[in-house]
Amino acid sequence: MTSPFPMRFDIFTLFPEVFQPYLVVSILARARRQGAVEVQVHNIRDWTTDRHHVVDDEPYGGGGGMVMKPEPIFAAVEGVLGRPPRAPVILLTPQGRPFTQAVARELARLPHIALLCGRYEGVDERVRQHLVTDEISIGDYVLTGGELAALVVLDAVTRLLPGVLGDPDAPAKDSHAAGLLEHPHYTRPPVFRGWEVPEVLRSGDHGRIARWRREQSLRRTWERRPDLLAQADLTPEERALIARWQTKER
Ligand code: 9D3
Repeated sequence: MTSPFPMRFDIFTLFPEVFQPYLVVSILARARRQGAVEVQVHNIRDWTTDRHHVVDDEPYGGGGGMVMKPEPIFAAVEGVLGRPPRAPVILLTPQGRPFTQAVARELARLPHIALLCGRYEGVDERVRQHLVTDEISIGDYVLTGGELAALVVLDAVTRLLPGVLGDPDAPAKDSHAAGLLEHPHYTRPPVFRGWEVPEVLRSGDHGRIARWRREQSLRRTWERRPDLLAQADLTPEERALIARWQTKER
């Protein structure tokens, strides 16, 4: 079911043009047409009041780089969302809490959020202290600004909204929701360059197929992401199987 009200995202950025290409394709475009999500992108520079539309300045105390000035950010966010803002204001920053599927699910329950994209060395600390209500990082690598991170959050949250994916159970089947990596996928042709699709998948025996997929999932997770196994929902038999792999490999 689709909710009668779209989840609303207000995105505040110095580079509004980077959002448009992604908003008009993919699941996001469909979600917007369906009325599941509404996205408005705001250029922080539009809220400057000086002749040269300055949005950054040198850091107090010296050192390199530039810092985003507080006035245009407060004016933009409060101009759109009121004072105080009537939605959570999430700053995308390398210092934020790590973004995970659990955080995406948490945000998907909210009716309205604002995403604030930093640039340069970051935003004036008073923005963080008196305007921002949450801070998110998408991982331990260096980006040029918060825009790509905002798109990641927007995409991950939107696909969780009711009615956005065809199958309402589909998000629950996602590997990160189940806590395991996915099994291998195959499609036609049955033989490509001599490489065959595993016989079990063509057997039509749905019980056997389900067991094979589950074991492949476990095996892949054990090989590539053993850190996920601690949290995963496994039967005692599955734990025992992994324990056998563990002893054989040594
Ligand atoms: C070169 C400047 N860095 C000193 C080590 C600090 C820094 C400031 C600003 C590094 C990156 C950025 C811009 N990044 C983001 O705004 C950002 C980000 C990221 O870089 N990685 C992961 N998640 C995010 S969310 C926002």
